[in-house]
Amino acid sequence: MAVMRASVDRIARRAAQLAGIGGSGTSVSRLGLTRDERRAHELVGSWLERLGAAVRHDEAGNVFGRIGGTGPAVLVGSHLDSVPTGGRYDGALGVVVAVEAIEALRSAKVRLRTPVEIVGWADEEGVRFGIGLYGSLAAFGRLPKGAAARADTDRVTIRDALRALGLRGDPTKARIPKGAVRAYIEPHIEQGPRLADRGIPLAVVSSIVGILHARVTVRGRQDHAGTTPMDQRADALAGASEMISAVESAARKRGAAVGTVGEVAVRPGAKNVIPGECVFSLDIRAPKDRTLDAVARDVERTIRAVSRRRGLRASIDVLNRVPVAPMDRTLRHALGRACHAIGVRAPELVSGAGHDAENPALAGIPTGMLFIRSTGGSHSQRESASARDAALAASALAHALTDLSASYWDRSRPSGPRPGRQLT
Ligand code: HGY
Ligand code: MN
Ligand code: MN
Repeated sequence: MAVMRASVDRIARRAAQLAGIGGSGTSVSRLGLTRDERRAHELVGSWLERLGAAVRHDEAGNVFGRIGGTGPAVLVGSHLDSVPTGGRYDGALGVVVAVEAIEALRSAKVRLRTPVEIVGWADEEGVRFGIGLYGSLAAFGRLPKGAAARADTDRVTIRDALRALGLRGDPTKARIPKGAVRAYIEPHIEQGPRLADRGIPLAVVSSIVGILHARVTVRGRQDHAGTTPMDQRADALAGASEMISAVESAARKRGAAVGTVGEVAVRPGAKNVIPGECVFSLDIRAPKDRTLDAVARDVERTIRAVSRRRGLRASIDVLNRVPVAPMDRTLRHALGRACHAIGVRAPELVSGAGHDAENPALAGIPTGMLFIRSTGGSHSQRESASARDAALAASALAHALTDLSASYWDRSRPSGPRPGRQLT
């Protein structure tokens, strides 16, 4: 198979160009369905046009660039939005790597027998409207009912935001016809320490954790901070704080689970008023669905017990519950072989982060992910990754696309060396 080289310089340049959109210093704030996100989509569209791709922006705000004619395609890409003051590489580097794989195929004059479509997803982080993986949910027909009416804190709905971008305002129109996608591959930074700790540049993802997102509302009795005796209070925040520490202890109890409360709102929010209401978010994740359920049950039990003891009322609204998403064996083998072909013994990792890849996988489309080593954590300005590792990922991806395009797509015949060893 031809050696397909990616360009480290071009990757570094393009990653910097994207980081400049909504960026300041080493952080990026490029929220979903904003003008900045759209500018990032238009920039990626211009790279794809220069590669001769047929570029389109769908009704959900995603951007696609198709290469190699009509018919079922292999979809490759990631998201272009970020969390507020997030990192420069979460999502964006995956899109740069996907485009660079096409550049590498082009310079090696490799013509694939299967069309490839590069995608830049909209609003994967779900920061404004609370719907994570929004763009790929729309594409694979999995949006929650009434999504277009969901509003952000400025009461701007998804419909308004899409119309402000020149779209019609109905993201359900973005649904990709059944059978149009043969497979989906997402390159993405690892966002955790495992590859960096082992000095390995790439990994193949075996599965993506199950994720539960919920909102807990705790209602007590607003009262005077000075005249209300301690034994006559129904303090919503004091109760919520017991519940919040239970999220941590419930997750710690079950090894591979994680539990986070990232948002807390206190009302009325004055120092001399006993809080009458406290609303907090729940983000619980685990590599096995039964572990996720066990942690959720523990948290709910504590919320009920604390409410009874303190005379509070608590409600739990589940926003989204995504099951564990296993990656496709054929793709895991192909990605493992491709890493091997470029001299990288890529281990297999479970992804602790959620990704757009969950949606094609849960829609029954063969799905794979390739991790790129990153350092400095993620969802923060400390996030870092190297153009050299990204170039290795682009070369491996180009090899995998060639391998998959050459062999008839037979899901029952994974060939070649078994995937690399599983790292915890
Ligand atoms: O939350 C996540 O895991 C992803 O970054 N949206
Ligand atoms: Mn993210
Ligand atoms: Mn991401």
